[in-house]
Amino acid sequence: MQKNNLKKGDKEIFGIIEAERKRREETLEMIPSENHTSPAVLEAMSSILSDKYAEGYPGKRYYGGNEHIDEVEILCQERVKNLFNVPFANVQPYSGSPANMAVYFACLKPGERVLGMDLKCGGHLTHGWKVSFSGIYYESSFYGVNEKTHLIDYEEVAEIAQKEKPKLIWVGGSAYPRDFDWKIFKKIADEVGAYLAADIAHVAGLIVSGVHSDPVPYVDIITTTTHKTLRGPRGGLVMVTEEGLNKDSKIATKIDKAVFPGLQGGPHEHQIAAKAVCFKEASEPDFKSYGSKVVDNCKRLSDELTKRGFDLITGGTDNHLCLIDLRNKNMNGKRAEDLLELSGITVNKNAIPYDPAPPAKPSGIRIGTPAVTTRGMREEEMIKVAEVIDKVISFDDEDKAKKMRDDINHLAKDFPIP
Ligand code: DSN
Repeated sequence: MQKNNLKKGDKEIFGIIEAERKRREETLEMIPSENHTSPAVLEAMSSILSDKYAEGYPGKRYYGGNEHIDEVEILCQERVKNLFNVPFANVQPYSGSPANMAVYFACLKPGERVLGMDLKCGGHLTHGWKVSFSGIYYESSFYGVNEKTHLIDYEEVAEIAQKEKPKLIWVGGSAYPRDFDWKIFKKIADEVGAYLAADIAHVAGLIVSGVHSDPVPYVDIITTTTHKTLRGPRGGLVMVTEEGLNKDSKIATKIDKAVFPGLQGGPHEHQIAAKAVCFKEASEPDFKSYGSKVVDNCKRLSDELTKRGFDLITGGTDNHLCLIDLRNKNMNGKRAEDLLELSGITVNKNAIPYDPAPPAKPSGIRIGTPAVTTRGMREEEMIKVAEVIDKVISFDDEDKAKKMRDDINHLAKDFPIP
């Protein structure tokens, strides 16, 4: 048995991890779905709990020796219930897509109808897109955003729901810079007798901080990842609300059965322990102020970019991300992503609503502030970031982009990753 630690036992993997650490320390992570987790979360994630099999649920396992594993999972469930104010949580989903898949398994039979936000307008693959299980095994239809304002057109959503009569409606997305009107969605879902599910993967941390509207009073089911604005380990989660239990008293049991044995085997208990640590951190007062700084930073960044002639989808942001249409800068999103990476700012290319360009070279980029805010950056730093972004895009030149890297390295070093 290898008894050495990683540094001695596997120099190659150790070296790659160290190189990635250096890259992160010297650059700015501005992909909206990424963040820097705390040492406590990482410690739980790399703990001995990884070794244990625990198929089943607390008190009903298919393996022995799960006394402490049960404690971890129950504590994790309780922390979710307190943090989000929900009566039920399944903390086993490995990530966001399995969490969403569990909702399909629990609510629909194959071939039944689902309505989600169009991926091209900021939605998610698992909300019915044709190449995902959700569009392959279920009959999907989509609502988009208004072609001019790029905001959700709730009247159109209601019309599509009336026409399609879905059994499940998803709200949530990966590239929508605005808040959602949960109340209107509830009315739409109630009128057609659909389950209403909120996928809050992007904004969960903002919701618990009180800076994004809360779906809990309105929706039946909530899914989220735990590694975005929530700043936990990579993982997923399904919650059921009082509304959901009133609509279907068996929905919580259906979710449990869908996760195990429906689609997963042994839960990753080291990950569940790390999620529990994240929920504890997210319930502390500091986290509330973190969420509000994420949004303040993003608003400031979006204002500064707008001042410099950037065209922001919806004209700005309510949350942690902004989506930029680069066509007036004569650049596609792929080129911008590559140049910004040379300068030390990591963003991702992204389609804009009704994008005429192909997905590999879309017209936009998506930028977010969760990770830089974790490093302690504030609005003053967002001005500097906007200046660099502006220069890199205006120069449109690799060498000039590389020269900007010194400025970003200095900025990054002033704000070490906690
Ligand atoms: N892949 C995630 C994102 O980057 O938004 C969504 O699941």
